[in-house]
Amino acid sequence: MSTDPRLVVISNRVAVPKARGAAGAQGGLAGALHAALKSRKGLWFGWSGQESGSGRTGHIDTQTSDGVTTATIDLSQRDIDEYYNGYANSTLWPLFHYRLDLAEYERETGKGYERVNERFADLSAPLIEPEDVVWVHDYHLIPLGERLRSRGLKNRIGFFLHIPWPATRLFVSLPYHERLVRTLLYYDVVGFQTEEWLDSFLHYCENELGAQVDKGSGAVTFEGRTTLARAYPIGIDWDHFSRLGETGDARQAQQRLLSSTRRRTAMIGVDRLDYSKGLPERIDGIGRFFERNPERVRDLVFIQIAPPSREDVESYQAIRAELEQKCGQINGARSEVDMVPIRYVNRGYSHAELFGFFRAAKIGLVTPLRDGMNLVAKEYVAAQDPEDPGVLILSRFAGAAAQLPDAVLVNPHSPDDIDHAIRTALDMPLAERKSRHEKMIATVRDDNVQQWTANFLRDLS
Ligand code: ADQ
Repeated sequence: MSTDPRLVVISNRVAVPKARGAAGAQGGLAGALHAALKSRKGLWFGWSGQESGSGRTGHIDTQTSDGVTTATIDLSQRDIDEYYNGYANSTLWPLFHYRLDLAEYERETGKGYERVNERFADLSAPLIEPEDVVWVHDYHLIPLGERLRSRGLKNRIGFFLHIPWPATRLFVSLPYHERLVRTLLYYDVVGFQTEEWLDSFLHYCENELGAQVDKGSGAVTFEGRTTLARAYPIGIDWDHFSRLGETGDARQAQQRLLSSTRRRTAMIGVDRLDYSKGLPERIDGIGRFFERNPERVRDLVFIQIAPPSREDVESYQAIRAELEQKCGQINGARSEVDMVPIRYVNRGYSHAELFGFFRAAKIGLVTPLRDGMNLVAKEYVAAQDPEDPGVLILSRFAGAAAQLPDAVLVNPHSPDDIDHAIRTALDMPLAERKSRHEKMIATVRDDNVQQWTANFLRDLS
């Protein structure tokens, strides 16, 4: 039995992995947080994902199983529109992913964001005991630590940002940017995925806010308080994911893909349908490859799995339409009666099935325009046969690129670069594939999600 203080996790959504490995964007993270919570008899607080009927906004639904208590609240349609679809996903998400052109600045959604953070604080504060360690997650809840402090909480409170932190020159285009950063400095520890995002944050603190920054230790001192800002690169749940490879579901999925592609080489992409993932740019790169190497069209098949996400946000409807059009255009021009070059699938699969697909695909294409980390890149590496591994083509703008320099790194904005990377991957000799994979697998195995949780909580405690 652990003697550590109880852990309280607060995130936008609460994911209780009832069936571990089930499809869904939380994947290994939910499992890892659940394990940390389980060993400390913890509490996980957040939004249920449901819309509240009128009059239920103060209700907390509490359930305990396996030693972990989940406490969820519903949000009103207005809250969902302003806080979630609005400020979080139409202002912060695009801005933090360097998409100033898509970022909307609306006073009302900003107010909704603050109102919901206030509500999170109101409803979670009474559940937090004086000795608890509190860990807040992601861009939806940046002001929450400060809101909890204003209610007298003296606990250790940490925050982890799963997405990039933008360069100062971009970040200052956010109205009230200073107010947002000031609230971050009420946390004891603020974690980022990479040194690059951390550096951008420290740069802002020093140059815009006038805080005292010690780059060596990551200590940021401002108005008498000190916050520790550090990089904690997230990983996958290695043990769990690699065991999935031995399941019938994974083997069947691998067989299914192999038998349907026969002698053709399969390339795969797996992403939430999000403009940050560089999907239209990826299709353009593949189009360029087909243009330049028409004799190889018959030898290749590209499979893109992309379940829609955030469908209430307009920019997500637009990216979906754009992608359909681009895939349709290439398939229209290059298909034969017995052959389609791009298979575009709008649904999610379980992690076991993804394991099988990854293993069957000789090339993994992970080309986000900007990504906090990107766990798909790590899952693709983990799923390869070490004796005959596939090649990972990875965007240099994914956080994961800093940890996986042995991938074939590309500029995802350049179709020529993607074309060139595909040719490099197709022609790469076995010995080189093995030596690159060996180095990548060591990183993916050792810097796993359990390590990430332990590192963050060690600094926080
Ligand atoms: P996401 O933007 O969702 O996460 P990513 O890390 O690539 O991005 O994926 C998370 C998980 O979703 C992976 O486990 C993946 O297998 C799963 N997934 C993706 N597409 C799927 C599909 N079609 N079917 C089933 N499962 C699918 C955010 C940040 C990332 C950061 C993570 C974790 O944007 O940069 O790596 O949080 O911190």
